[in-house]
Amino acid sequence: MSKTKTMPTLDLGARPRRVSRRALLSSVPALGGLLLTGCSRDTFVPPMVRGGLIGIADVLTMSTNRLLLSGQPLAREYQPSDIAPDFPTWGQTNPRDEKYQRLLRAGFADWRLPVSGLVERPLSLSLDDIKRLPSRTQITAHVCEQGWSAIAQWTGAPLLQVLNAAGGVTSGARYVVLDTVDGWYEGIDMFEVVHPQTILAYRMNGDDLPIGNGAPLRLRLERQCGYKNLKFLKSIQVVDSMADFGKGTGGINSDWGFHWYAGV
Ligand SMILES: Nc1nc2c(c(=O)[nH]1)N[C@H]1C(S)=C(S)[C@@H](COP(=O)(O)O)O[C@H]1N2
Ligand SMILES: [Mo]
Repeated sequence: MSKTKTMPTLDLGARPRRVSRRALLSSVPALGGLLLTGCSRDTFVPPMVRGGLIGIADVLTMSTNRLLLSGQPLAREYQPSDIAPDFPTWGQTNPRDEKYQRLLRAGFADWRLPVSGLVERPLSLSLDDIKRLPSRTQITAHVCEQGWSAIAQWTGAPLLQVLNAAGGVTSGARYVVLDTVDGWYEGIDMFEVVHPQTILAYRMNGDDLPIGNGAPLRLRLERQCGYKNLKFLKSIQVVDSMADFGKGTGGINSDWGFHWYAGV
């Protein structure tokens, strides 16, 4: 890796900063590879060193993953003929939340996604607003930590486009926190936020996103395990710290002891 290589910079509003990849990886000793995880439960590290995004295990797995991915930054994309005929619905498949049920009955016409926090212009987007943003379609493998995977085609607005619609992020922005109707939340860092395959998907295999798969809008975070791919999105906010969310580990799954950085 050349010394002068830097992470790509993308205009996120206020003050784009170059982060040297070397700086990002400087904390990775050779043993990082030992802790490289897939989604399998077997590879989860013992609770002692579990600590959400501040834990050493996450620093190692994330840095190692990113080192390995540096020459192939996109998750693999497949052909239409690879699409699974029966993609599962898993976990929450129809939130009982009363407001959600009302929005669902009305075809999500009144559904809104508030975008708040460290953005230039906080706003609330309708589904149509989101569909009018530039979109991306990708055929990818979903890998659930509970032992299954399946390929589907997803269409949605890159998260970066959603933030751009809010005028970009302001200085100090470090994480985007996504909340869901069923009370899940996850924080993802800017590296994942600006990744071209990080999309808020409203279509699956060419149809509106089915209820069971997270209608009307779900996160696709293609380089991470199933549990980071939040369904039933309710709001997004940009923050400088995850300390005040849940147990402060960066997301509900790491609050429960799973890795915060759940690289596939
Ligand atoms: N809001 C919410 N998002 C969620 C879940 C959930 O229960 N609630 N389950 C997660 C898990 S563990 C997986 S594997 C995928 C399942 O997505 P699918 O139902 O489209 O198969 O959603 C993830 N996102
Ligand atoms: Mo999962």
